[in-house]
Amino acid sequence: MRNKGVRIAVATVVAALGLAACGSGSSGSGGGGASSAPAAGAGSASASSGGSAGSGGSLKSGLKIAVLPKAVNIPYFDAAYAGAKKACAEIKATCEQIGPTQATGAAQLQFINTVIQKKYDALVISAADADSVVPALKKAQAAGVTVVTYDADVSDASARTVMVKPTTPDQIGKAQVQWIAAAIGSGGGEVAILSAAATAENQNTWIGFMKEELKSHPELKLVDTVYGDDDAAKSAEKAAALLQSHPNLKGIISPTTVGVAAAAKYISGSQYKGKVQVTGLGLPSEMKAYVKDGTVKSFGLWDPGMLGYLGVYAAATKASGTDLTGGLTAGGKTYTPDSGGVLVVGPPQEFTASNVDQFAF
Ligand code: RAM
Repeated sequence: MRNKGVRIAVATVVAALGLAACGSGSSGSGGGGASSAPAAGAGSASASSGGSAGSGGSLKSGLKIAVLPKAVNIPYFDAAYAGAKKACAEIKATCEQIGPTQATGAAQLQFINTVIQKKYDALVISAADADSVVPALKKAQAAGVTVVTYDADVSDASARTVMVKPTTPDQIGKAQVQWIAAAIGSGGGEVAILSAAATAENQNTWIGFMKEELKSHPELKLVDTVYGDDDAAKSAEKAAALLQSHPNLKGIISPTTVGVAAAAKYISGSQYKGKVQVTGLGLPSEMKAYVKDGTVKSFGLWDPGMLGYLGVYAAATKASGTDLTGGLTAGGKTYTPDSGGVLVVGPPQEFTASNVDQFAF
């Protein structure tokens, strides 16, 4: 069974907005999906167009904003940063992406300290570890740095002003189970999850919702959850180990762009191709080869550029002295965080062989 809600949401985004669709006539220069950022955001359930901007006053120009992904050299975060740069150009801020090559909280700490030392006005961070970066973020806030989380949150909401979440976690968690169920077929069988870091808020939240959804799929049995730490080589090793230790495995769900590409690449070149299904959250640019060669029937994501774009606007709005509880304005739209300070960008997108070529990220 496919998720009707997700399919409807996909249709809405694609039809109404042309989410980064190459052939949609959406303007911009491509490159990481940044050009589609405002358009994609317009589809958000939490966005409203026109009217008086929730953020009210104007943004300061010349703000110095650091963008700190879980790790650098991950195309997903480069796409998010392209959106951040677009926002920074619009508001005349200076943007810089800094970060470690390993996606761990410990590795992020030194970069948070750099932000404090170099007196950045704002930090937009995807937390590799929901807990361990909290004290450093609080130190940054005490030093006058506006902190916004994007992509992956921290466990203590007081350590950031708002969180820019890509999509509703229940929807994307459940959708991944539905995608693997459809790929495997009614016979079902054993499935495993290949995640990013065990400390990541976003993956852990989605996995929680996957487990909920699995209750509605008695034909599927979750036999293992392993962690590739958003490292391609480690993720491929973990995929190979799953196949070894579970000879009856029928599917792998990988809710990380690094993990799903690594698993698909490994399976595509192995005896398991066509026998073990793969789905998860991936970039169309990294996954299209595996969709076309039949390794992957469908997978999903959102426009990563929107995360960076809204992260910068949220940070700049707060750093300009405007409280965000009334919402913030970006790309001509107003986005209103919920009572927990979470701002959801919009619905997820499902990719299949029929649309995977249409996306620029
Ligand atoms: C990886 C990262 C990121 C996540 C995506 C789906 O790039 O783990 O945090 O949101 O996958």
